[in-house]
Amino acid sequence: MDARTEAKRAAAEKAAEYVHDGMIVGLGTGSTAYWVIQKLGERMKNGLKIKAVATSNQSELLAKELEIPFVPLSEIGEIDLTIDGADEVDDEWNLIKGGGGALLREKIIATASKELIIIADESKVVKKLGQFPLPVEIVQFGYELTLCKLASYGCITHLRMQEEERFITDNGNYIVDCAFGQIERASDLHAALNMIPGVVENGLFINLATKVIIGANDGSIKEL
Ligand code: ABF
Repeated sequence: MDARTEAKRAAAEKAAEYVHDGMIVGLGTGSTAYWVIQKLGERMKNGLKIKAVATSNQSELLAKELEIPFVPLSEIGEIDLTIDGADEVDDEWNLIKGGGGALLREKIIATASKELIIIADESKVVKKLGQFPLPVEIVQFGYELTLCKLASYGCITHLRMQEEERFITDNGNYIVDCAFGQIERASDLHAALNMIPGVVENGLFINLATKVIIGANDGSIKEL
Protein backbone atom coordinates (compact mmCIF):
# COMPACT_ATOMS: atom_id res chain seq x y z
CA MET A 1 0.00 0.00 0.00
CA ASP A 2 1.46 3.43 -0.92
CA ALA A 3 1.90 6.21 1.65
CA ARG A 4 -1.14 8.19 0.48
CA THR A 5 -3.45 5.19 0.68
CA GLU A 6 -2.02 4.41 4.12
CA ALA A 7 -2.72 8.04 5.17
CA LYS A 8 -6.34 7.73 4.01
CA ARG A 9 -6.73 4.46 5.85
CA ALA A 10 -5.25 5.87 9.07
CA ALA A 11 -7.62 8.87 9.03
CA ALA A 12 -10.57 6.59 8.26
CA GLU A 13 -9.79 4.15 11.05
CA LYS A 14 -9.40 6.98 13.55
CA ALA A 15 -12.80 8.34 12.53
CA ALA A 16 -14.36 4.88 12.87
CA GLU A 17 -13.45 5.00 16.59
CA TYR A 18 -16.22 7.60 17.02
CA VAL A 19 -18.85 5.04 16.00
CA HIS A 20 -20.62 3.38 18.94
CA ASP A 21 -23.38 0.83 19.51
CA GLY A 22 -26.88 1.98 18.63
CA MET A 23 -25.82 4.74 16.24
CA ILE A 24 -27.29 5.47 12.85
CA VAL A 25 -24.19 6.10 10.72
CA GLY A 26 -23.93 7.88 7.37
CA LEU A 27 -21.44 6.15 5.08
CA GLY A 28 -19.47 8.45 2.79
CA THR A 29 -18.21 7.83 -0.72
CA GLY A 30 -14.74 7.59 -2.25
CA SER A 31 -11.40 5.92 -1.65
CA THR A 32 -11.01 7.34 1.91
CA ALA A 33 -14.56 6.52 3.02
CA TYR A 34 -13.98 3.03 1.64
CA TRP A 35 -11.69 2.32 4.62
CA VAL A 36 -14.35 3.44 7.12
CA ILE A 37 -16.84 1.01 5.64
CA GLN A 38 -14.25 -1.77 5.76
CA LYS A 39 -13.45 -1.00 9.39
CA LEU A 40 -17.11 -0.85 10.42
CA GLY A 41 -17.74 -4.18 8.66
CA GLU A 42 -14.87 -5.67 10.68
CA ARG A 43 -16.11 -4.16 13.95
CA MET A 44 -19.63 -5.46 13.32
CA LYS A 45 -18.24 -8.99 13.07
CA ASN A 46 -16.86 -8.35 16.57
CA GLY A 47 -20.24 -7.27 17.97
CA LEU A 48 -20.70 -3.59 17.06
CA LYS A 49 -24.39 -2.82 16.50
CA ILE A 50 -25.20 0.04 14.15
CA LYS A 51 -27.53 0.84 11.30
CA ALA A 52 -26.37 2.69 8.22
CA VAL A 53 -27.47 5.00 5.46
CA ALA A 54 -25.29 5.55 2.39
CA THR A 55 -24.33 8.54 0.27
CA SER A 56 -24.05 6.54 -2.98
CA ASN A 57 -25.08 3.28 -4.59
CA GLN A 58 -21.38 2.32 -4.61
CA SER A 59 -21.01 2.68 -0.83
CA GLU A 60 -24.32 0.94 -0.20
CA LEU A 61 -23.20 -2.02 -2.28
CA LEU A 62 -19.88 -2.30 -0.44
CA ALA A 63 -21.56 -2.03 2.98
CA LYS A 64 -24.13 -4.68 2.07
CA GLU A 65 -21.33 -7.04 1.02
CA LEU A 66 -19.92 -6.53 4.53
CA GLU A 67 -23.36 -7.24 6.03
CA ILE A 68 -23.80 -3.78 7.50
CA PRO A 69 -27.59 -3.37 8.04
CA PHE A 70 -29.39 -0.40 6.51
CA VAL A 71 -32.26 1.70 7.79
CA PRO A 72 -34.64 3.38 5.30
CA LEU A 73 -34.38 7.19 5.31
CA SER A 74 -38.17 7.28 5.79
CA GLU A 75 -37.74 5.70 9.22
CA ILE A 76 -35.28 8.17 10.69
CA GLY A 77 -35.35 11.83 11.57
CA GLU A 78 -31.65 12.29 12.15
CA ILE A 79 -28.35 10.54 11.54
CA ASP A 80 -26.02 10.36 14.56
CA LEU A 81 -22.72 10.54 12.70
CA THR A 82 -21.60 10.68 9.08
CA ILE A 83 -17.99 10.05 8.04
CA ASP A 84 -17.08 11.19 4.53
CA GLY A 85 -14.13 12.30 2.40
CA ALA A 86 -13.50 15.60 0.63
CA ASP A 87 -11.60 17.02 -2.33
CA GLU A 88 -10.48 20.17 -0.49
CA VAL A 89 -10.63 21.31 3.16
CA ASP A 90 -9.76 24.86 4.23
CA ASP A 91 -8.76 26.01 7.70
CA GLU A 92 -12.36 26.93 8.56
CA TRP A 93 -13.42 23.35 7.65
CA ASN A 94 -15.29 24.49 4.57
CA LEU A 95 -15.09 21.87 1.85
CA ILE A 96 -15.22 21.10 -1.82
CA LYS A 97 -16.83 17.73 -2.40
CA GLY A 98 -18.22 15.93 -5.41
CA GLY A 99 -15.11 14.67 -7.19
CA GLY A 100 -16.68 11.24 -6.86
CA GLY A 101 -19.99 12.53 -8.26
CA ALA A 102 -22.04 11.87 -5.11
CA LEU A 103 -22.30 15.43 -3.78
CA LEU A 104 -26.11 15.68 -3.70
CA ARG A 105 -26.67 12.59 -1.57
CA GLU A 106 -23.60 13.52 0.48
CA LYS A 107 -25.07 16.93 1.23
CA ILE A 108 -28.53 15.56 2.07
CA ILE A 109 -26.97 13.07 4.48
CA ALA A 110 -24.49 15.60 5.93
CA THR A 111 -27.25 18.13 6.57
CA ALA A 112 -29.34 15.51 8.39
CA SER A 113 -26.38 14.46 10.58
CA LYS A 114 -25.70 15.60 14.13
CA GLU A 115 -21.96 15.11 13.53
CA LEU A 116 -20.00 15.13 10.26
CA ILE A 117 -16.40 13.88 10.44
CA ILE A 118 -14.36 14.65 7.33
CA ILE A 119 -11.42 12.38 6.61
CA ALA A 120 -8.68 13.08 4.10
CA ASP A 121 -4.99 12.75 3.37
CA GLU A 122 -2.89 15.88 3.75
CA SER A 123 -2.97 16.71 0.02
CA LYS A 124 -6.58 17.88 0.48
CA VAL A 125 -5.75 20.66 2.95
CA VAL A 126 -5.72 24.12 1.32
CA LYS A 127 -5.52 27.76 2.37
CA LYS A 128 -8.28 28.77 -0.04
CA LEU A 129 -10.84 26.59 -1.78
CA GLY A 130 -11.03 26.49 -5.56
CA GLN A 131 -7.90 24.90 -6.96
CA PHE A 132 -9.97 21.72 -7.31
CA PRO A 133 -12.71 22.39 -9.90
CA LEU A 134 -16.02 22.77 -8.07
CA PRO A 135 -18.45 19.97 -9.01
CA VAL A 136 -22.02 21.13 -9.62
CA GLU A 137 -24.91 18.72 -10.20
CA ILE A 138 -27.34 19.95 -12.87
CA VAL A 139 -30.45 18.56 -14.54
CA GLN A 140 -30.07 17.30 -18.10
CA PHE A 141 -32.71 19.59 -19.62
CA GLY A 142 -31.16 22.75 -21.08
CA TYR A 143 -27.73 21.90 -19.73
CA GLU A 144 -25.97 24.10 -22.33
CA LEU A 145 -27.84 27.12 -20.91
CA THR A 146 -27.00 26.14 -17.34
CA LEU A 147 -23.32 25.86 -18.31
CA CYS A 148 -23.42 29.45 -19.65
CA LYS A 149 -24.98 30.73 -16.41
CA LEU A 150 -22.35 28.91 -14.36
CA ALA A 151 -19.55 30.39 -16.51
CA SER A 152 -20.92 33.89 -15.86
CA TYR A 153 -19.71 33.47 -12.24
CA GLY A 154 -16.10 33.45 -13.48
CA CYS A 155 -15.26 29.79 -13.95
CA ILE A 156 -14.32 27.54 -16.84
CA THR A 157 -16.96 24.82 -17.11
CA HIS A 158 -16.39 21.24 -18.12
CA LEU A 159 -19.23 18.76 -18.46
CA ARG A 160 -17.96 15.61 -16.77
CA MET A 161 -17.45 12.60 -19.04
CA GLN A 162 -16.81 8.96 -18.27
CA GLU A 163 -15.58 6.57 -20.94
CA GLU A 164 -16.65 9.01 -23.67
CA GLU A 165 -20.21 9.23 -22.28
CA ARG A 166 -21.65 12.02 -20.16
CA PHE A 167 -21.26 11.10 -16.50
CA ILE A 168 -24.68 10.45 -14.92
CA THR A 169 -25.11 10.70 -11.15
CA ASP A 170 -27.07 8.23 -8.99
CA ASN A 171 -29.91 10.77 -9.31
CA GLY A 172 -29.91 10.81 -13.12
CA ASN A 173 -28.24 14.23 -13.47
CA TYR A 174 -25.05 15.62 -15.03
CA ILE A 175 -22.00 16.97 -13.21
CA VAL A 176 -20.25 20.16 -14.35
CA ASP A 177 -16.73 20.73 -13.02
CA CYS A 178 -16.26 24.48 -12.57
CA ALA A 179 -12.64 25.66 -12.48
CA PHE A 180 -12.55 28.86 -10.40
CA GLY A 181 -8.85 28.80 -9.52
CA GLN A 182 -9.58 30.47 -6.19
CA ILE A 183 -12.90 30.98 -4.41
CA GLU A 184 -12.99 34.21 -2.38
CA ARG A 185 -16.42 34.16 -0.73
CA ALA A 186 -17.42 30.52 -0.66
CA SER A 187 -20.66 31.09 1.22
CA ASP A 188 -21.93 33.73 -1.26
CA LEU A 189 -20.91 31.61 -4.23
CA HIS A 190 -22.67 28.60 -2.74
CA ALA A 191 -25.93 30.53 -2.43
CA ALA A 192 -25.64 32.15 -5.88
CA LEU A 193 -24.96 28.92 -7.76
CA ASN A 194 -27.91 27.16 -6.16
CA MET A 195 -30.19 29.98 -7.39
CA ILE A 196 -29.48 29.11 -11.05
CA PRO A 197 -32.43 27.19 -12.52
CA GLY A 198 -31.08 23.82 -13.60
CA VAL A 199 -28.60 23.59 -10.75
CA VAL A 200 -29.59 20.88 -8.30
CA GLU A 201 -26.73 21.35 -5.80
CA ASN A 202 -23.09 22.39 -5.72
CA GLY A 203 -20.09 20.83 -4.01
CA LEU A 204 -19.36 23.63 -1.52
CA PHE A 205 -20.02 22.34 2.00
CA ILE A 206 -20.08 25.38 4.27
CA ASN A 207 -20.22 25.03 8.08
CA LEU A 208 -21.22 21.38 7.91
CA ALA A 209 -18.10 19.57 9.17
CA THR A 210 -17.90 19.14 12.95
CA LYS A 211 -14.47 17.46 12.93
CA VAL A 212 -11.68 16.99 10.39
CA ILE A 213 -9.17 14.14 10.59
CA ILE A 214 -6.13 14.36 8.34
CA GLY A 215 -3.77 11.48 7.61
CA ALA A 216 -0.19 12.43 6.76
CA ASN A 217 2.12 10.50 4.45
CA ASP A 218 4.54 9.91 7.37
CA GLY A 219 1.82 7.80 9.03
CA SER A 220 0.72 10.35 11.65
CA ILE A 221 -2.83 11.63 11.99
CA LYS A 222 -4.00 15.04 13.00
CA GLU A 223 -7.44 15.95 14.33
CA LEU A 224 -8.19 19.54 13.38
C1 ABF B 1 -16.31 11.87 -1.68
O1 ABF B 1 -15.25 11.29 -2.34
C2 ABF B 1 -16.41 13.17 -2.27
O2 ABF B 1 -17.18 14.17 -1.86
C3 ABF B 1 -15.09 13.56 -2.72
O3 ABF B 1 -15.35 14.04 -3.99
C4 ABF B 1 -14.38 12.28 -2.81
C5 ABF B 1 -13.06 12.20 -2.11
O4 ABF B 1 -12.51 11.09 -2.65
P1 ABF B 1 -11.28 10.31 -2.12
O5 ABF B 1 -11.53 10.01 -0.70
O6 ABF B 1 -11.30 9.12 -3.03
O7 ABF B 1 -10.11 11.19 -2.38
O8 ABF B 1 -16.11 11.87 -0.34
